[in-house]
Amino acid sequence: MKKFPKDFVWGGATSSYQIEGAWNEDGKGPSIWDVFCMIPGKVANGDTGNIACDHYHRLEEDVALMKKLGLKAYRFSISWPRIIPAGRGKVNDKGLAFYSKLIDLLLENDIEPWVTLYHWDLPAALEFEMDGWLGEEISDAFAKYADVCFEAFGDRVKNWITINEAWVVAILGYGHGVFAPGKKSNDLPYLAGHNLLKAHGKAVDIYRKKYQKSQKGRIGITNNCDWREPLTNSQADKEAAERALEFFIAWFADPIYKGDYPESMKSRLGKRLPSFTNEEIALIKDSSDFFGLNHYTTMYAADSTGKIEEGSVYGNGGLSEDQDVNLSVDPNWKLTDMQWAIVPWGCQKLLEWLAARYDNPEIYITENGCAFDDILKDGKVEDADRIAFFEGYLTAVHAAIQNGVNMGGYFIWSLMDNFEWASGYDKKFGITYIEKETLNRIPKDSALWYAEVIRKGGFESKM
Ligand code: PNW
Repeated sequence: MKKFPKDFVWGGATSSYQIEGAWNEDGKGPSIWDVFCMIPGKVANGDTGNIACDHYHRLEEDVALMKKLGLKAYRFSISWPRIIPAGRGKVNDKGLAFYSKLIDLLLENDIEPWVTLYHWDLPAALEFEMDGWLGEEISDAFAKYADVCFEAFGDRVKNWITINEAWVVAILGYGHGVFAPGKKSNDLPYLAGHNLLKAHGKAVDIYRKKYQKSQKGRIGITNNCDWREPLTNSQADKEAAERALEFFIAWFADPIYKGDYPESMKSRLGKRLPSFTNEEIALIKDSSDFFGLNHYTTMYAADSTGKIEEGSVYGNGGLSEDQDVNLSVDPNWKLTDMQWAIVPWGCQKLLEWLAARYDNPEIYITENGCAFDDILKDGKVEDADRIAFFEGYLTAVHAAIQNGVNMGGYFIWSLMDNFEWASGYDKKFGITYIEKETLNRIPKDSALWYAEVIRKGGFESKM
């Protein structure tokens, strides 16, 4: 039996734009994802989040589903343009009322709310008026929005996450241009990333000064990282793998835990990487009460100095020319529907690398999961491949705990199939199947399996 600590937080996660729908109801303003979805060719099949899972109208049903699974915690995000439709200024009471009701329902059912303030649905007004995350004023706008949320919900919400995956916002939104706002550049990601860190720091400062003492909650940030394994034993490949991890997660975690960007980034990027003022770093350093981590996959890393191989880097490599790293996968690794390799040992290695680099912070895996081409048959979805995925990754988490990593909890991505960004509804990450025509919720076999894991606080492992 793989037993987990008694107070281990077992959760499920979603985000506002991916599940809510009701994109223009009750006073909500448009977000950059509402707009991005309207541009032909940006999202598979022309899908949009206009209706999504219709969660906005199915709160009771969805909380009942979580209760049935026995979730101890539910991680969701607040849509900024639902709360402040133009990004700045007037607050929308109906938006506040929606999340207030969700929070109350969760607490009535003994489910702990974990609230992300920014999961990518930036108010479109701020994209037009201040160039989104490139703008000098954006971090103050975010801090004001965060303040509104702390004040409205902080009496009941004790776990706050400022920003989800700054790396994805910066690289996919401003580098590769495959996510909103769709900008392609080699320089803009570093400016966007800088402003995301400033926004995080300012929001945390407000929480700590105005609310934390009385509300007694905690606040942090969630960053994503895949594992990078050296392709060979050569010193050059070992350094390449280390560099790839630094350009991935240390980009955002080093300023928070060490007070500056990693040396490898500073020396390679020069002036392209903005620098922090002393005031800024005072806000950012030590600004996370826990380490939020989203983890999905692993790749091999090889040094490519002077020999970048065309097409060798795909998907989640970042701006590879800045790193001189070639990424690859072992052809024997099984892939998910996203073409992401299933490599549980990479998860264990990453957790141990983070524990060593950041002095053993309390780590929460705030997302881990997989897409598969699930089929509904006779009212059931037999997703044995997803159960195997979770068994593998939870076994890795368990092993990391045995080795002294300070793990606080684990959230599966996702509670339900939903709008998978540029992939639309084609890619299904849920443990709950959503029937296309009716939007009926049908727990997959993996949901029943996860419910048992939560009930027992662990699982029998064949590994
Ligand atoms: C995360 N990559 O996105 C997000 O937090 C979720 O909203 C999303 O549904 C989930 O993972 C699955 O994709 C990522 O290219 C998107 O490395 C892309 C990458 C990583 C995470």
